[in-house]
Amino acid sequence: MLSRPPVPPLPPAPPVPPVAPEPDTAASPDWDVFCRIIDNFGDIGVCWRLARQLASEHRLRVRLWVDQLQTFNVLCPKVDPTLAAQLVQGIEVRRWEPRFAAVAPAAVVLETFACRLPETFVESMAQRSPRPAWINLDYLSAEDWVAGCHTLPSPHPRLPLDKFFFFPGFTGATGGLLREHDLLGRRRHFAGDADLQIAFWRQAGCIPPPGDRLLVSLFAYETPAINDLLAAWEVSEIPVCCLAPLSRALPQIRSYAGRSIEAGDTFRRGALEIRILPFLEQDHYDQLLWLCDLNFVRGEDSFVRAQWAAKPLVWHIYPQAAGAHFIKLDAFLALYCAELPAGGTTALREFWHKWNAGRIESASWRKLAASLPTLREHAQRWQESLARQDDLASRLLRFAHSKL
Ligand code: TRH
Repeated sequence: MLSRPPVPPLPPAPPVPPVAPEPDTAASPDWDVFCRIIDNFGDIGVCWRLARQLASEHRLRVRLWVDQLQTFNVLCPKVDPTLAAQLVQGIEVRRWEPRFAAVAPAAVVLETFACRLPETFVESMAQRSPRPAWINLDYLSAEDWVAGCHTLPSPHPRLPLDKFFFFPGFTGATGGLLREHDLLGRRRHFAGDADLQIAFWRQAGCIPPPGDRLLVSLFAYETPAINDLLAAWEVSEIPVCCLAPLSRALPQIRSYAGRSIEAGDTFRRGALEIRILPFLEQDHYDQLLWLCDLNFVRGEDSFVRAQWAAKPLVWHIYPQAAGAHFIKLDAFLALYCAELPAGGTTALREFWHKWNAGRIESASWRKLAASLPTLREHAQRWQESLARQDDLASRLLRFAHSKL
């Protein structure tokens, strides 16, 4: 069955927080952040979040260089892909052109995910006095080696410059995780405010789901396991409402449905209702994670945000050659499950492994569903323990200052 649910009227708008004055783009930036979009949304997702936090919480002038503004525009519609330079939410956004025009580097230069800075820019860094702090923000991993490599320098082969590796992570010996200072407060506020929730559903283009459904968000890479999962939900004891923002999972959802479905459509079969949502703005995606009982996430940034949502999660890790990603998956599971009761650990491990291997049986889903109360409590405790640590932006700032 295919239908478009009616959209309820918008509730009164919540009070607008005071807007910080926008920085003067003519003034030289404090930080240069470079982002090359390799694929998907993780690279720009991380850079955009960090840039916004540096500007709004730490009052820094950030110049963000991005090579594909079109992809950035999907995540943040305020970005105009036709402009070479623009100010968005207080950040100076610059198109990273293949022929890089000469500019004076900022005091801190952040390369992200080893995106390789333009040679001419690196030359300018070497000539700057004092030389900038040059940091590469690396990928997130729970593996043991991360703590040993975090903050190690790599000398430039020719120029008098050191690049430092900064690794995000889950312990005090790493670079930590992105977390805005008000994130957990905003989540709590949202959970207690029915008007904000109605506004979310309105934004997402649908009515609030009935209260007796298990709400599950689905963001994944393409995998045959999606078909298995939807089939398991179709006969699930507890009815499931699956909220799927547009992603590479859509072709598999369509193939399960046996028809074309688009953003805004709802499809029902047995105990399952699927709603296809548009690709949400980053802050709205956070709200989706806060609302759901279980979140399927992927890559890096949505994976971290699901942990801050303090809800059970299933991680579709970014697949690597020769199954190298399973080592990373197990490293995180070891950490995450260390304090989780045995039943929950078995159900979670089995499900995450099968999901990442591309095969889910109904029995695995039933086990996971039965463990949800335990997993819910655990997700809350895990989030609380992570929140006792410093966030990534604060650690990055401290480190950058130590190198200036
Ligand atoms: O998109 P991802 O798979 O990103 C990546 C890339 O594959 C990248 O190359 C790899 O290096 C990295 O993962 C580890 O998944 P991720 O990291 O979760 O990024 C998705 C971003 O999109 C995240 O910032 C959340 C955001 N998002 C929205 O803003 N709205 C949405 O509706 C959805 C579904 C996601």
